[in-house]
Amino acid sequence: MKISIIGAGNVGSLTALRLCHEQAGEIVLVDVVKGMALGKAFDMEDARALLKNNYNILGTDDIAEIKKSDIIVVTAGLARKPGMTREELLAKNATILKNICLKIKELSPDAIVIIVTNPLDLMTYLALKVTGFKPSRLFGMGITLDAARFANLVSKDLQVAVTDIDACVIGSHGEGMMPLARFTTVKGVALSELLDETKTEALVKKTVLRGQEIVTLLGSGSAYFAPSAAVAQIVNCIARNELKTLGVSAYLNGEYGEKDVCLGVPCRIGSNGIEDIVELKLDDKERKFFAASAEGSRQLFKTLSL
Ligand code: A3D
Repeated sequence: MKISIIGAGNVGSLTALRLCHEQAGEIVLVDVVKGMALGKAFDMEDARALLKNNYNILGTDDIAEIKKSDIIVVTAGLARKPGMTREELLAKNATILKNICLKIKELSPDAIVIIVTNPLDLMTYLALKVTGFKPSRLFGMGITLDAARFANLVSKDLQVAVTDIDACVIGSHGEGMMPLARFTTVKGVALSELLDETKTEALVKKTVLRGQEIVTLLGSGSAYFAPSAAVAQIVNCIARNELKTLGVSAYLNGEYGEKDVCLGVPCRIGSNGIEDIVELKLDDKERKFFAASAEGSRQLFKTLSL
């Protein structure tokens, strides 16, 4: 299994390291900055003797090395700076992503592609348009991370093991995300039965602002430990045909009442990429919020001149 990661910054390189540790396949790490991916790959390679793990990694600044990849992760682009929204990244990252997608189409037309570059849902939509790939084979990582953040915050509040929580978040990866208390369970008990509405709303708000909170604390760059763990989980799910249901930014064609937009929804992920989109029965309030999130995404995409 050949897994290429384009963008050897914080998220890309840590994703590569996680996948190496897990022996997910042959890893190719690419960055436009000369020597950088090669240097990081050498460093990771040097750790093999210490870790007693014979993983394979190639670092390069030549994108041609992604040729015939089975899975491609795109983390190339600029990260958010303090005070910057994901949306402000749109124009800059769109140009970077468009060029990369043309290369993916040329060099690895059969790959399954996971987009990570922000603003996530718009970049995923753009990548689909540029490559013309089937939506089941190109999608984005965003709300898996948001669900993990929600689970973490709930576990601390309720004083329960985070591993007992099955968190559910849908919507856009950004201010339009919607952590769903009705579909989040602690060992089978719905969160809506364990927390009152005020408490739930406070945790939801904290989850929505978590990325920005981390950006502010870091001072430069954005989160990468949890994001890389989320990407690695999706890659492993594809590589091992695990068929787990994970939240990803998927192209909707009537699901959830929406068309021609990419938004975060639960999907069964396996060796074909998205095997199914899981449709949750949303109530009126949730459906309205989801529709607003979809419309916001569509309107923002229209502002983009490519
Ligand atoms: P950073 O550490 O800056 O790494 C980005 C890397 O991309 C840099 O090393 C650049 O040199 C490289 N790059 C730029 N253009 C190209 C190109 N054309 N080809 C190859 N490499 C290129 O950022 P990061 O790793 O922290 O974040 C990367 C992206 O992921 C950003 O857009 C973030 O906003 C996004 N991100 C998304 C999530 C989600 O949950 C969706 C989480 C964390 C980061």
